[in-house]
Amino acid sequence: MADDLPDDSKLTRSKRGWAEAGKFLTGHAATPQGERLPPGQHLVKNWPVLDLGRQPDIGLHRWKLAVDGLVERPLTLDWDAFLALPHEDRVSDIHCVTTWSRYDNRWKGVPTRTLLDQVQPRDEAVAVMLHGYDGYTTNLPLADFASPDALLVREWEGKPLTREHGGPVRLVVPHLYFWKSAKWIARIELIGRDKPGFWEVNGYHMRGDPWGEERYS
Ligand SMILES: Nc1nc2c(c(=O)[nH]1)N[C@H]1C(S)=C(S)[C@@H](COP(=O)(O)O)O[C@H]1N2
Ligand SMILES: [Mo]
Repeated sequence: MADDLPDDSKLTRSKRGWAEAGKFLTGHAATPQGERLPPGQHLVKNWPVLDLGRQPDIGLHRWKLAVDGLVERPLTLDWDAFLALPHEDRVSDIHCVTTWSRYDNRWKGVPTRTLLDQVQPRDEAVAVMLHGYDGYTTNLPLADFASPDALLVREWEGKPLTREHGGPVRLVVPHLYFWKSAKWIARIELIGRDKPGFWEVNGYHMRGDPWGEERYS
């Protein structure tokens, strides 16, 4: 599936170039406790759409989410099983590596911790690889994925998450740059050694902390 990703699209080429040039790096340090807006970011009021240009249309009747890899009890949820899990509401900010940030997004979804409790990660699991229905992948440390603020989101501002923003379900990990928050999520794979996903192969950071300006590798 990942073979036909648009590796040579204009977007991929220019973002790879930014990574090589260190574009948008201010060199200023900041801390999460201090400024709300991370260094090098500016605020937007609208919510931009960013993806590789393919927005898969996944009907709820055929939607599935797998959680597997280094876990004791691999799990595949269909839509009804997902709805039956306890949901929570969270408000968080978005920080995109292309320098826009958007405050106060109201999400509803299932905490990642709820899924992790069900699958029981093995001791060797240190990172996760996220797979989207569009073939996108992104990696992050298991500890970040398990953050109490991380949600598998199905509603934004009280309405079903739209397809362009990754509906029916996307990840939101608010303390990392937004490329880690996989849209149209299909699979959460727990892995024993961190390895790069789509943007990480193209020069982007393995962790992606906005306050540390971890934009590029
Ligand atoms: N499946 C998938 N998830 C993805 C992407 C993608 O191309 N495919 N793009 C990432 C990037 S680079 C960003 S900035 C955010 C954008 O989310 P938005 O379109 O809802 O703003 O989604 C991230 N998650
Ligand atoms: Mo992005």
